[in-house]
Amino acid sequence: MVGAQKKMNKQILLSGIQPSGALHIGNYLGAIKQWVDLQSEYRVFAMIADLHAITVPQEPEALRNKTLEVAALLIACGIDHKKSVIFIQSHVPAHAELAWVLNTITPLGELERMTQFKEKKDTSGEMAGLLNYPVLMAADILLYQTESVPVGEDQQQHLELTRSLANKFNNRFGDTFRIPKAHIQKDTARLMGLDDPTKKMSKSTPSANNYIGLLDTPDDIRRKIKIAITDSGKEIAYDEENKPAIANLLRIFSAFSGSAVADVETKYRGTSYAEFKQDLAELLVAKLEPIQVRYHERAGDQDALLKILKDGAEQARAIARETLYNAQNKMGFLTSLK
Ligand code: ATP
Ligand code: LTN
Repeated sequence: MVGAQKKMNKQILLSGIQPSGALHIGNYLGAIKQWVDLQSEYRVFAMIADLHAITVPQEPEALRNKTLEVAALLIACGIDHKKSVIFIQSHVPAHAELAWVLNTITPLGELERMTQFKEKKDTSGEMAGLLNYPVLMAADILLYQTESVPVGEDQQQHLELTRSLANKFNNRFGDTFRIPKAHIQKDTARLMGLDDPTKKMSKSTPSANNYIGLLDTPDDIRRKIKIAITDSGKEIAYDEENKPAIANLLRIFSAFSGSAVADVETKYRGTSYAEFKQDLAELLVAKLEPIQVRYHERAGDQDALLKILKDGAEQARAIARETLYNAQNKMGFLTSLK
């Protein structure tokens, strides 16, 4: 009872990940690792954002497979389903319902200004769903009275919109939503692509050489690190401006080894790019191996995985419905007749 009580009193942390490609070390260091590390401090809601994934075209079979893959990977990375809630966004109808409500107080101009919309609309088509993506994200967060939202830097703008919509609703209809905070881990908030250090590491790039996937084989990891772009000169030095590729690799090394960037820099000063890259590849192979072992165990037991997702959705639905009804009630909907 004391344990259960403690769990209920914890503040809420919620974040989401789209089942739209191979999860990579950017997703892990920028987001998932924070969810894992904060599980003792917060009640964590780890959401698989399938409604967001369909804002760009998805093959149905691939979406189904990726959704289960992400679920198994989250557990393999250390999300403990006994402490935390792992669920699929589309299993909780309140997300789409609150998004509709929030759409009615969202200025169109703010959505058109979003960087992600501007970047994706040319390749994915200018669909209303892509434009409204940040409103759905605001609904995801506000439904759980979330305190903390650990995300990579690319999501900061969406968090700001979420805060502004919550304030606007609260001011107009009375206190309804907690105002959430973004939790952004400075050094790993934006890992850059291995083949292009001017763009963020991304699972939706045409080349798999852009990222290290959490499920990449040791040989793939070694090959991708070996061919990763480096900068001119030979010095291993942390210099964001003049040596963005090496700076990116140093940040990755630091995050996986637990040593400060400056210490990694000192250790490799005077050695070659090749030697540093070789050690980085072996570090990644060693750190990803236990995740991959746990992933294969999880993925091999589909029944258990489906049960975890079903339980997670039930817990999420109960909380989300309460906030949704409260918001609708304040707006004048006859929620008591539902
Ligand atoms: P991508 O652009 O790689 O296809 P995404 O950013 O569109 O993926 P998600 O997979 O949903 O979408 O991202 C999950 C989490 O990973 C988010 O919090 C996002 O900010 C974070 N993230 C994505 N790419 C990086 C990166 N290169 N560095 C750090 N964090 C990242
Ligand atoms: N848009 C996010 C994924 C996402 C999310 C959320 C993150 C969907 N809903 C709620 C935090 C909170 C992305 O990473 N692309």
